[in-house]
Amino acid sequence: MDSDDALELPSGFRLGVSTSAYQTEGAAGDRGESIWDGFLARSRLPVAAWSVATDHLRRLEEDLDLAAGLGVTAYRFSLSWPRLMPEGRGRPRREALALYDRMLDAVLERGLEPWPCLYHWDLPRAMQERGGWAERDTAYYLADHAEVVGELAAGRARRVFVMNEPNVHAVLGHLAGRHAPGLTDPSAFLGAVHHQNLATGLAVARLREAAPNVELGTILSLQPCLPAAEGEEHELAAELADAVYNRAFLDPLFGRGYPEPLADMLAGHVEDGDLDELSRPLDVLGVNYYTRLRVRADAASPVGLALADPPPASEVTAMGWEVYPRGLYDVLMRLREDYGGPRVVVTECGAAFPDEPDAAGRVDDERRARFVVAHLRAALAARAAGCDLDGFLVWTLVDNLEWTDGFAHRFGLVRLVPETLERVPKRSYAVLREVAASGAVPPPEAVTELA
Ligand code: IFM
Repeated sequence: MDSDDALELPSGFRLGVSTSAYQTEGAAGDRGESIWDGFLARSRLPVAAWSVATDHLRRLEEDLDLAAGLGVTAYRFSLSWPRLMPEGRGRPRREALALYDRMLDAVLERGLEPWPCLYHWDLPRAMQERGGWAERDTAYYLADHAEVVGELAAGRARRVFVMNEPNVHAVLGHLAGRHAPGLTDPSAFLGAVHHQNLATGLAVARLREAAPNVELGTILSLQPCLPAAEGEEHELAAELADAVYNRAFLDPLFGRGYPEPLADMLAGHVEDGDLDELSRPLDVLGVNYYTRLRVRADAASPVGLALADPPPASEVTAMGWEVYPRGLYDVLMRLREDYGGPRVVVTECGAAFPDEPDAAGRVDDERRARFVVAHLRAALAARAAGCDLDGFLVWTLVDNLEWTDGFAHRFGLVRLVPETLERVPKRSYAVLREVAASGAVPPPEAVTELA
């Protein structure tokens, strides 16, 4: 995988950036409540963080100019379900349709491909009150939302994605209580696993009808799960983490049903025909990659395992995540070797670092630039080894609301000035622009010579 040469971007390979509705729009403008509004209101975050987020709704054109200024191909964003349907069902709001209609056009006008995503964790509160993802009905309501988005996207979007990281939403939101809706309920977790998978299949069927010429995909966060120590108990713990985090979503999507021990645990949720419904063929799988998980057995934990710290001396991001580009290569090769080699695109990859502006307000974020280049090279190495990979999107364009961390952890290629919400491109922005313009991806050590 390692080489000192610049790697060439293959022809037709798409570079781009990814964003999401709640993290940029926040609760601004007219819309129904999202599960995140109440959850963050109960946190220590200042209201301004999540009520305005990056003020994207008022600065849409400016943000899209920044995306286009990178010279990349694709722009991924999500549509807020509670903005379109305040109760999560019924007729969509005219103003919200007009907003996303404009967003699609504004992306196209700049020569970018719009890649909308239906669901980036932004569930209408009214849906949560009906049981949220613990309830089967939510999957059918999501399919109605899919039809609305499909009608908007038809003829304009190149690709539409259904879910963003249902695995993270299930684990952090329904089992660990660290994300909205803030549950620590194993039964709600199991429901969230199966009903989000089911929703994917139902939404794909509706989107195929509403937007026949659009490529359809869904997005998983995939992380290699490796034992953090020698010994059978640690290997078993890593296998369990892999089953819960990766395979509970990958296996059914690719027609293999649920892995053990989830298959038994989910038996009460899975109805006849569900496994066919949720394995409808997709055109592309979106992979979000940030780090690997090091897992150890832990008898004191209710799930029998715990995550170990990154190895000593490894580079870590502000999130405490180990910088491990090799894991992206491994994840992509696993899809080729174990899941029949689907068409894949990296839909998120990026890093939070404690960016400090200089006296002129500029951020020389060389570490982020090296991170992006190193991971892009790992992805290209997997492509060269046979993975059917056609693009790589960086998370994210402008520093945005990192959920419960607010703006403490910033992933942007563009700095959001806290006091003024002004946008200032960082050095990593210039590096990505240079990569897109030259078609050459230098080794990470060489980014100093770029931009
Ligand atoms: O900010 C999130 C995004 O919403 C989903 N993927 C991971 C990112 C970084 O934590």
